[in-house]
Amino acid sequence: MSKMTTLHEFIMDRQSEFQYASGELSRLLNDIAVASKVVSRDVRRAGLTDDILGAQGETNIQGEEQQKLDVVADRQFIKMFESGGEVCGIASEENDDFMAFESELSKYGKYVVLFDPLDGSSNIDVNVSIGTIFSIYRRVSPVGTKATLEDMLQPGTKQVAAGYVLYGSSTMLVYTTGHGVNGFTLEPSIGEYCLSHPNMRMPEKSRLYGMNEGNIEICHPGIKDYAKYCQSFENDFGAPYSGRYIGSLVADFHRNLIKGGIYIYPATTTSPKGKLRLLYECNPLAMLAEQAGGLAVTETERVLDIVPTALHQRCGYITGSKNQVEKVQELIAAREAEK
Ligand code: P6P
Repeated sequence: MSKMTTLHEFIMDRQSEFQYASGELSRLLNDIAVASKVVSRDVRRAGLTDDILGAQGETNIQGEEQQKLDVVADRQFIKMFESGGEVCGIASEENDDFMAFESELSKYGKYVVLFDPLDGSSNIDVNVSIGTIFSIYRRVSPVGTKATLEDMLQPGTKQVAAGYVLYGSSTMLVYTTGHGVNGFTLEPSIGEYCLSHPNMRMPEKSRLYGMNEGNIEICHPGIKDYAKYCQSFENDFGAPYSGRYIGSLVADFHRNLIKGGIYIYPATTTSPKGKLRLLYECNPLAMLAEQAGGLAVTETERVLDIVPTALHQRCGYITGSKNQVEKVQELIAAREAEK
């Protein structure tokens, strides 16, 4: 049996790859892992303790009903970031504004973290996989001062690390620091994340596609054309694809990372800027997709190139296997050329 590599060992072994290799990012990644183990424990108990199941009775800035587990997870990560000393501030889906930590220790933190503490939380009550998504940047404001909005509004190309935790049939942490993508599975009996998916590569093509087809008549016609292409016998496989849409972004993304596929959440006439949030959903997964050989675009541009103007801004999102994303782009361009 080959030696088991824990996440901590892996991070330390790879620390030298990181241009700022002074240990701070390593400690931050380990902090995220620890916080996620606590969230994983709570997710696994969600059906058993009514203090964390169901709606919080409040709504977040997205106008979405907050689930109690959302709030529990949000607080858990914030507590970890605020006490760890590596992070000077955060932005989270569950908080209207960004948070600049007040302590002197935190003001000397070199990083900011933008995260969705529990994406897909509407699935909690029906026991469908959910996930945490995180994006890490170096601050642009002076070390020793409070974090600023400018620290949060950086393009995705400036991310120094990104990843997700999937609370599924097992709990997995998948991340990149710009040197490939690696996946770790939580071994509950020892409480350690162990390397289970080294050097993850997204297959260039597949026979899987996923979108909420309830949007098919209100999105870009090129995307409707793509859905019809997938459902036809005139596609690259000569037979209809299979539709795979869980309704939980992290779970859909993870399947596509392993099996290949495409996830499409387009801008629509009812949500002209799209549904998914650029900073803490689209950008981190876009970094992972590109690091694994896939792509992540909107209807018009590469996601990582977008210069953010607002914390909770949204964008259309098309991500997955390179050949499939390029086919969508081809069909969108064909429709645009007809105008
Ligand atoms: P719809 C969950 O709220 C989420 O942000 C993603 O996790 C998921 O892929 C999407 O929304 C589902 O949205 O409109 O298909 O229910």
